[in-house]
Parts: sequence; structure tokens; C-alpha cells
Amino acid sequence: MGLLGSGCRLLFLLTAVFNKGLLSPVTGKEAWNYVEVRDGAHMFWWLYYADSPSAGFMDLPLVMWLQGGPGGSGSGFGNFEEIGPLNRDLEPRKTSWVQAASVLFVDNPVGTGFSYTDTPDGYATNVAMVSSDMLVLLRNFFLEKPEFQSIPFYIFSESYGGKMAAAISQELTKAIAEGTVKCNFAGVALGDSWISPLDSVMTWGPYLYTTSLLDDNGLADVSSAAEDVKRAVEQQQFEKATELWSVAETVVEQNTNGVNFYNILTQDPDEKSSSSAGEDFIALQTRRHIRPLHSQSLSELMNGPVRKKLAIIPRNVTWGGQAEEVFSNMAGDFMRPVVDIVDQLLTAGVNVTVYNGQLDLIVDTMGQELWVKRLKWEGLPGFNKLKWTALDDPASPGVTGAFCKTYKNFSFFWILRAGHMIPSDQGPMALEMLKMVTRQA
Ligand SMILES: *[C@@H]1O[C@H](CO)[C@@H](O)[C@H](O)[C@H]1NC(C)=O
Ligand SMILES: *[C@@H]1O[C@H](CO)[C@@H](O)[C@H](O)[C@H]1NC(C)=O
Ligand SMILES: CC(=O)N[C@H]1CO[C@H](CO)[C@@H](O)[C@@H]1O
Repeated sequence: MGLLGSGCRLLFLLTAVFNKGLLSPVTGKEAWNYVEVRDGAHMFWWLYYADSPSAGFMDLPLVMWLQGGPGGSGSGFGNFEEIGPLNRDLEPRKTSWVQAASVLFVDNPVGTGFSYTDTPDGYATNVAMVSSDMLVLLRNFFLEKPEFQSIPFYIFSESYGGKMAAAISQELTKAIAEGTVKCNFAGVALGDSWISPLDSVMTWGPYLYTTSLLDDNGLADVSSAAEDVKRAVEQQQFEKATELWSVAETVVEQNTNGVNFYNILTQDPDEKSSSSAGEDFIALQTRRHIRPLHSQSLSELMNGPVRKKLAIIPRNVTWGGQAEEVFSNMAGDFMRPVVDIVDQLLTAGVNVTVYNGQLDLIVDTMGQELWVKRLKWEGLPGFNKLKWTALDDPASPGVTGAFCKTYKNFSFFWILRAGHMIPSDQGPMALEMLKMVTRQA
């Protein structure tokens, strides 16, 4: 977008802000704050109290939303592009999750969104560190807002957020048992989640081939690039695996004329994102996977009217300014699976939901089916035997919007006509799923 374009956009935003009363949701209450989770490492949270015509917030669940990347901001993308009370144009969102739950956005890990570190060694380097930081945040949050300690608390997530959500759920379960965090943890939902990275990469070829996006030659190329990733993972060379994952994506782009990794029915909206001369793979991957979450118009909103409204963002902190460092610090952890953590959650009796978009490529449904079938969970044979149930799309009664299956503590939702960002693509269906998972439907 040129200078003129962004100027017009800004003017439009300012006008919208004045028209809508300074970015406030129509009636709901909100709160936000920072928590210093380690020396010099500051995490930002933003809470919208549930705003329902038929129930008070004390009678509705609390949902924490975790964005992917790592480095994508929930307070920005999840809030204004997916499930928050206002959309990016600051108009009320019809399918806002705030009508069925209080929603807590946390910019996680440290360095994401409005979260920041004062020193270069303040970033998390693996999901264990991400979890311990989040536990400090949650302990503080539930002390600052004790009215939420008894309300059923769910973690919903997307993409890499799901990998973090699994690890966080495990630590949270322990902390509650030890009495160090006071909350009523009721379950975790893993949306298009990077639980088993290799299963995703290995199924890209077959998925694209059966949907007419690869020919035989392309399938051979993509499969060979995926085998390289597999070899690195098997040798536990995880940083190398991350680099080869990036190469495999380039091979996909070249053979599909730039299919969009987040929705196979679209092409990459940017210019082809293949590596440019001299660019390292971290820069390429943040451009591919963080930039779509941090569009120019969203950055202008967050670094303009939103930071002004919040009034606690330090002067030298830019929303999204440390995203690339967040990603690069996690590069050695990126391709590690957390299937064993999901297994431990199920064994511990945590309610786990997996939901996945039919049109997502980067975390395709085929890959999710593969790791689910490898769970050691004792309920798996029962789950496998069960037939799925078709769900009507609330937006088009009579048309199937999803399939679902629940056995004991485990549910799977297959969301039709949605890509990677399910609530953006199929808002009414996503809201219905939220109600089902939180036992309101
Ligand atoms: C912001 O400024 C403070 C005080 O000068 C400094 O300690 C801190 O490192 C800076 N933080 C960032 C994110 O640049
Ligand atoms: C898990 O889900 C089951 C069935 O919906 C429910 O009975 C149970 O209370 C849930 N567990 C927790 C911890 O909320
Ligand atoms: C609803 C349900 O089946 N809950 C189960 C969750 O897992 C724990 C631990 O295995 C069981 O005790 C519960 O019955």
C-alpha cells in the first residue's frame, strides 16, 4: 500500500474511532494489564467480560485465546480479525465470542504483540519456558480478577498457539493440584494446531495432489522435500528441520503457482514469497507466517488508536516490533512434536478438543488424523469406532457446516469450508463450536 493509501486508511480509522466512542465494545466491560513474568520480560493481557443479553459473565465461561507464529498477536489478530467484539474496521462483530464467554487475549510468548522484553536474552526458546511464563501470568491474572477463579476456564488456540496451549495446560493442571494457581480449568481446544509438525509436512503432497494442486512431478518434488524434513527430525536435528521445512514450503509454492498455505482455494495474496537473495530462512518464514497476522492496516490500528486507548504501552514498545526475534528464538523448538503432552493431558482427565479447517494446508486435517491415531490414550479404540455426527451450519440451516465426534474426554471437529483461521472463515460455525465445547449447546 502506498503512502496515500495508508494515509486514507488512517483517516478512516480515526473517523471510525470517533464515531464508535473510542474503541469501546458496545456495552461490555474490559480490563488489561502487564505482568512481569521474569526480570525484564513483560506480558500483556486484555480481557473482555462476557456480554450476553441472557446471562451475566459469572454464568458464562472464561476463554483464553492463544495465537500462533510463534510471534502472532492474539490482542491484535485474534481480537480484531477473528473473535473479538469489534472487527478491524471497529464495527461490532456478529459472531464475537464475547456473547458466549469472557475472552482473555494474551500476547504470548514474551515479545509478541504488546508483550516485550527489555533485553535480548529475555525471549523464550522452547515451550517449557513459554509455559512457565504463562503460569506466572495466569497466577497474577486470577489474583487480580478473583471473580474468575471459580468460572470454568478454557484455553482455545490456533496453529502454533495449540502447541503452546497443550504444554501450558499440562503445567496449569499441575499448578492447580499444587494450589499455586487458583482457577477452574475445564479444557483445552487445539485449532489447526502444530502438534505434530512432521505429520503436517508429510501429508502436504497427498493432500495437494488429491485436490488438483499438484501433478505427478510436483507430488514427487514435494514428497522428496518432505522426506528431507523427516530425516532431520528423526536425527533430532530440529533447527535444521525448521530450515528444511522452509525449503519444503518453497517447493510447494513453486509447484502450485503460489497456493496459500492457510486456504488451498486461494493464492498467496502477497507477491510470491519465495526467498529473495541474501534473505535467511528465519526472515523468509516470518515474512510468510507472521506478516499475514500483522497486516499494515492492523499494525496501524494497534500502534495508533489502540495503544492510545490502552495508555499503558511503554513509549518505546511497538506492537509486533519483536515478532521476528520471538520466532527466531523458538526455531530450535519449532519442529518438535508435543503428541506425548496431549496423551498426558487425556490421561490426567483434561478435556481435549481438536478442531481443524477442511481447506487448511499448513496444518492439514490428514496430518491431524495421523497423530490422533497414534495416541496411547486408552479411549482411542472407542473413539475410532464411533461414527461422526453432522452439524448444521448455523448460517445456512440444512447445509452441513461441520462433523464432530466426542468420546469420553476427547472431541474432534472437522470444520468445512474453513482454512487455517477458522473463526475468520466460518464465524457462525466457530461460535457454535465454542458453545458446544463449553457445554452451552
Ligand atoms: C525501553 O526503554 C527502557 C528505558 O530506557 C529500556 O530499559 C528498555 O530496554 C527499552 N525497551 C525496549 C523494548 O526497547
Ligand atoms: C469434561 O467433559 C465432560 C463431558 O462433557 C464433563 O462431564 C466434565 O465435567 C468435563 N471436565 C471438566 C474438568 O470440566
Ligand atoms: C467424561 C469422561 O469420560 N471423563 C473422563 C476423563 O478422564 C478421566 C481420567 O481418565 C476419567 O476418570 C473420566 O471419567
